[in-house]
Amino acid sequence: MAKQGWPRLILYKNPASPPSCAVMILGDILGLTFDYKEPELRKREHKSAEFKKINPMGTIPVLQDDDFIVSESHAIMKYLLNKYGGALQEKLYPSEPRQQAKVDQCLFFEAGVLFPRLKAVALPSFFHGLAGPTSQHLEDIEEAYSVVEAYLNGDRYIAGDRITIADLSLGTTISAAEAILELDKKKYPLSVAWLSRLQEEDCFKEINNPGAALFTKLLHMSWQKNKN
Ligand SMILES: N[C@@H](CCC(=O)N[C@@H](CS)C(=O)NCC(=O)O)C(=O)O
Repeated sequence: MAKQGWPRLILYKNPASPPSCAVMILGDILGLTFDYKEPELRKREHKSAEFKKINPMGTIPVLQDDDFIVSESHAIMKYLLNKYGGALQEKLYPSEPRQQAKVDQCLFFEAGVLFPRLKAVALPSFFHGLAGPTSQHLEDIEEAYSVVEAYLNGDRYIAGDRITIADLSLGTTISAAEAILELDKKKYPLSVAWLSRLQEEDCFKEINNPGAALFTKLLHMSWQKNKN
């Protein structure tokens, strides 16, 4: 049931998609109810003319709130917090300039660096016959992991001592990236501890962990198929 007086929210998503999971986790934390729509990625439905009217980028997640449509998980999360966050907005996306800049630093890093490095392996594996990551792919992911380790800097969470939307974004993407390169506990002890802390949260257990397991299964199946 949608919260009383609120329009129904529609989320275009896929359970194995890290940015979709980040938005779903936030929805769960805020007590929002989404009507889910799942374009068939294998059939390239997200690249159809019809879907591109909703999101010209042809990607998921996309949120529809009544007559308003927004794509890009970070923009969606900020919108949901602005509109429906109530007291949780300040916790999950603090307004204090330095704290907010730390959260933004992580969000931009995820959007501009970390996620594209995951996608550089995933898309060619699913659609273009790639049978495993190249050494360059692994080097790129390794470099991104070392940035995450440095960002953690001894804090409990990625942008400070409290969970924020930066943890939802990076936590879901690294959970999936581990299908390509596991976090090495010796090199990235802070990251390993942080990720397992997140994965023990109920909302991660319900949404992220099965999503990451599905992503891992699909990716490894593609590699097997592409090797033959
Ligand atoms: N920066 C975007 C990334 C969205 C994205 O690339 N989503 C993937 C699914 S995880 C997708 O739609 N891929 C299909 C494609 O690019 O063809 C976000 O955070 O929403």
